[in-house]
This record gives sequence, C-alpha cells and structure tokens, in this order.
Amino acid sequence: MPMQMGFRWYGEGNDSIKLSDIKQIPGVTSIVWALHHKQPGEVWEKEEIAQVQKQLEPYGFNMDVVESVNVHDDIKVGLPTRDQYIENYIQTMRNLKEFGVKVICYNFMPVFDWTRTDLFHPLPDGSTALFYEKDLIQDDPRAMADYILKNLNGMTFPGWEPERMARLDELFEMYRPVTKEKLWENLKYFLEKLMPVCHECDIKMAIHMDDPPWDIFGLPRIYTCRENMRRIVELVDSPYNGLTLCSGSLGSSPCNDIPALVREFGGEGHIHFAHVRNIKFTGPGRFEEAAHLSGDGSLDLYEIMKAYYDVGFEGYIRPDHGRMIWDEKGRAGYGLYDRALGASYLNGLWEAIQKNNIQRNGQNGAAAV
Ligand code: CS2
Ligand code: MN
Repeated sequence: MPMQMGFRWYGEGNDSIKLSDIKQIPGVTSIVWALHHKQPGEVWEKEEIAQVQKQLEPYGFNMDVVESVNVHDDIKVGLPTRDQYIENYIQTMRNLKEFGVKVICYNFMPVFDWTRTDLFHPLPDGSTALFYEKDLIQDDPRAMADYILKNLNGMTFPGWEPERMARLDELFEMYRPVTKEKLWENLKYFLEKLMPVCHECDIKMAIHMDDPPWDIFGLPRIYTCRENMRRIVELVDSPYNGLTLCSGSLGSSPCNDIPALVREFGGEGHIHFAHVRNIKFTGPGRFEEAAHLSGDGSLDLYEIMKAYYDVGFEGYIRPDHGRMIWDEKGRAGYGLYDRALGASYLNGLWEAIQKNNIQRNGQNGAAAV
C-alpha cells in the first residue's frame, strides 16, 4: 500500500468544514475521524459508526484511521474499574473492525491532551497560530482549562471534555499516586489486554506522544523522547503496538531529531500514523506553531518526508495543526485552509522525493536505505 494522505474531520454538525471541501484538496484519500460526542470509556455502537460511513461514502474517502478512541482515566490511573473500561474499548474495536478500520490513534496523557497557552497567537503575517509558553502555566491547571474551554466556541475538543474539566480537582487527586513508573505499568496492562484483539481485528494501535513533551502541573508524561519510544515499542512486542509520530509535538523539544526518529522507528515498522507539521522555537519551553513550510519554522519537513520515503513508509500521514488564515473562523488549529496548504506541500515534497529516487534508482523508485 502506498502512503495515504489523511485529513482530520470532527464530524457532521461538529465541524464547520464540509466533506465536499476536503474532497477538493488534491491527494486526500482518508478521513481521520472519531465519534466526538462519546465520553472516554463508552462503547462506540455500530449504528453510530455506520452513520459516519454513510457520510464518507459519497466522497470515496476511507475511514481507516480513528483519532482518537480516548482512554478512560481509570485505565491510566490503574483503578480496579479499569477492566470494565478495557472491555468497552475492546467492544469498540470489534465494532470498528466491521467498518474496515485499520489504525487507532490514542494517547496516554494524564488529565489533559495537548496543552497551549494561546490558541490564537498573532503572527507577523496577520494569521494566528497555537502558542505555548512554559512560564505562563506553571501552577494553575484550572485557569488553563477555563481558558481553553472558553475559546473552543462551543466546539468539542478531545481531551478537553467540559464534563471532565468540571471534575478537575478530583482528577488531579486521582492521579496523585500515579508516578511515571505506575503510568508505564498501566500502559503495559492496557496494551497486553488489547493485543490479542488487535490481532483478531487487524487493527494497529498508534500512541500519540505527549504534547508538549515534558511534565506539566506535576503530572507524569511518558512519551516524550527517543528513549520512551523505545520503551513503548518494547513494552509489548507486537506489530500491532505502534506509534503515532507527531513531528510538531515531539519536535517542540529541540533534543528530538525527528528525521532520525522516523528512520529508526519507521525503519522497524513501528510508525503506523504520521502527523507532519512544523513548529518554531522561540525560547526554552516556548514555541509557536508555524506554517508547514520548512523555511517558516524550526523543523526540516523535507528531511522528515524523505525519511518516511526512504524507510518505505506505507502508513497514513496527515498534516497537523494549521494556522488560521484568510479570516477563517473555526476550531483552533483545525481550520480548512492552512491544513489544505499543508497537505499539498507534503504531497509536493513526496512527489519530488519519489521522482528523484526513480530517476536515480530505476522504475520502482526504491531508495538505497
Ligand atoms: C492531536 C492530538 O490536536 C492534536 O494535537 O494531534 O490531540 C491527538 O489527537 C491526541 O493526542 C490523540 O489521542
Ligand atoms: Mn499530532
């Protein structure tokens, strides 16, 4: 299977972007979707999944990648109730299998998903982008949650469910005994239960890294660098236990060399899903999200795409967060225009890399890895 370009869509009635608009972005074949009205831990019913299938069908998009089936906090904390939630997760996987789903992206971040201190940070070109400044969020998770919820304009954002945010104190209390080692154990327990089902359903699990890749509010974070990536893939030895490599999340820590990580883990077949975007460091613990173009940020997108090409990557790629440009109003990071530019740029890089290889190595374009 060749690389497939995906585009994240938040669903009918929950996204201002229409599937007919996404259809007009050249080269996008896959809608990265989820049932965003579901709380973590709930079973996704077949009828609900069938509705999404029906919406995608007229456009010829596949629904191979789900991002995310969120993991209930009791699983991350390791409470006795986790077994029931794991059962529910497994039922969801069996239901997803009937619709041909191939990859589930998920994360194992305590309490929050991604975290930013400004969702609409003005850039010199007049656009806005997601922004992070470590010093602004040192000790007040409530202020951060309130800020994010206020700026979602009534839209859902996974990991920031208002129901969960209303229980923030309780959640922090729950996570108090959860050390990093405990979180590792709980991830292993979860994956061990899932692997036989992954095998049966032919569904790959692809954990998304922590964003930003360091501890926040004293909560442990375990997917932040190369060493952790190695530990994750070794936690349970199965081709179904893999990674989502998000260049922007991992790349916000300058010690992570993304092309090298793609070559190492992609070369071993551990990367099932790639999020490719750029970020610009503006100081230690500070970054803003840039346009995808290499020249606009701190990451070299050509080298990243080349690494994917060279390892013979056959999974799914999507552009990640975009800036808000051309007066678009919408979900922060997930507008139409800049992500469409991102997809086209990534496809352009891919074509150039591929043709260059074909010229050098003959018809199959196989690279000398
Ligand atoms: C996403 C993550 O918007 C983003 O940063 O890449 O929120 C991702 O969907 C989750 O962490 C996966 O569970
Ligand atoms: Mn990502």
